[in-house]
Amino acid sequence: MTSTETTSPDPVTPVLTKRWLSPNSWQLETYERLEGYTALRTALRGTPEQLVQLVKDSGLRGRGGAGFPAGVKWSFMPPNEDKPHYLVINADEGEPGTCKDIPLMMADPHSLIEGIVIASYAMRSHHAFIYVRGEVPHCIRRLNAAVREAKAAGYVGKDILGSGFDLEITVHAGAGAYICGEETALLDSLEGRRGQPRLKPPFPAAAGLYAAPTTVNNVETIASVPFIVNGGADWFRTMGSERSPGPKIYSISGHVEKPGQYEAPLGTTLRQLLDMAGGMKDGIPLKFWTPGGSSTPMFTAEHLDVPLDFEGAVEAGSILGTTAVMVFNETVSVPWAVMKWTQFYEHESCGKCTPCREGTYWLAGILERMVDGHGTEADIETLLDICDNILGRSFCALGDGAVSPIQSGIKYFRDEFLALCEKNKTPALAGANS
Ligand code: L3W
Ligand code: SF4
Repeated sequence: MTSTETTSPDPVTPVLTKRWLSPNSWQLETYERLEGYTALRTALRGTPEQLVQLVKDSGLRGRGGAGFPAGVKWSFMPPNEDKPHYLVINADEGEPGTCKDIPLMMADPHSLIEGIVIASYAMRSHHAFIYVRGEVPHCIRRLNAAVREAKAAGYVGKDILGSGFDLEITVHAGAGAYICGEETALLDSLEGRRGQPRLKPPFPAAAGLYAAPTTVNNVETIASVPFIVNGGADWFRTMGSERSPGPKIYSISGHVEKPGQYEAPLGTTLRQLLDMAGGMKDGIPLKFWTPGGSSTPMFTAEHLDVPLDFEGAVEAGSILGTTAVMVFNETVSVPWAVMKWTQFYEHESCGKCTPCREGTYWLAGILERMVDGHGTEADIETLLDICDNILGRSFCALGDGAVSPIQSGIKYFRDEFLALCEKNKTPALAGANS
């Protein structure tokens, strides 16, 4: 097994998290003292087109999982205002292991609000929505309080800072469905309907909320914008790599000494992240990990030096996803972990399309049988066959995500699945030593 002990991380200059440890970091007074809303003043002096170009030049890519270039997405919004334009912030954060957006909104809600006002100005939107998962009422209260503060100070509302630009911000609570993190299901939910993905195209920029031009961006994406306005595109590109520039919040959970959020340039490796997080818990060796949530194919100890940016993760056989790094040590049974994730996807499948609705049901059932000690070798091939029939044949990314843990788990740990069937035994309970 590759050693995880000799590491030396790159120096990290906090950007997105730089205010998080300041006393009362969430209050407007603190935010203003620490350069808050200076970017908005700068932005309002320029034109919307200049802002879109700046974000394009910075190379900022979406932080919600797909990594789509943010400035390019903004440029899809029509130049005219025949219909209202909307900006919708995806703060649903439901991907297992992902816990970066809620800490960001709790610690520094004004960075999101300032980013929203700048992005709305750039896209000629006069109403922005923050769609937050309903399970975090404390976060919803904090956001509402911050919006009220920003409005009272003239950063939100009518004639913002005397610019003539108007913007309302509505904080909307979701109802706890993972699928509502998919942008079009989120829009359905925001319109008051059951959240289910819509056919794309049309993309939201053409027909989104209330069939009007809409941009959906992740919290971390928009919170990066004030820093880009203040620092410039070239400064942003000093961090990360050519095609994946900028800083990123990596959420590290599981068997590490100090789980939490760690900001580092895109392209940081797990070896470096482990060093920041105090190493493996109790020194028990690493067995497997996810680079960006359970929907991203798992990695093993052989992948400690994979650069965790959008290209590096793909070249090594996974995707970056939400940089939700879940770390598992040698005490954890892979089939057990895979079963738990599959049960999640089965539960969260919205039911709209057959491959995912029926497939996740069968996958979970087979895995439960195997983990119960009643599996056969043929079950492994059946699992892979069902995965093949879901992958690329489902209506949205949830189906593809559901097969990731199974395909990658069998790819790297087939022996563990086999042993379970051959010996007809149950695996050691996961997390026994956690
Ligand atoms: C206009 C085009 N717009 C693409 C836009 C599109 C969207 C963005 C990315 O899934 C991934 C997924 C999860 N004209 C366009 C266009 N767009 N082509 O660009 O689109 P897409 O389809 O590449 O991805 P997506 O549907 O947004 C996101 C993965 O992230 N993921 C994350 C899950 C969980 C969270 C969370 O908890 N925060 O995000 C983890 O792996 O599986 O692959 O805006 O409209 N021609
Ligand atoms: Fe719904 Fe799953 Fe189909 Fe997505 S892939 S539309 S979640 S059933």
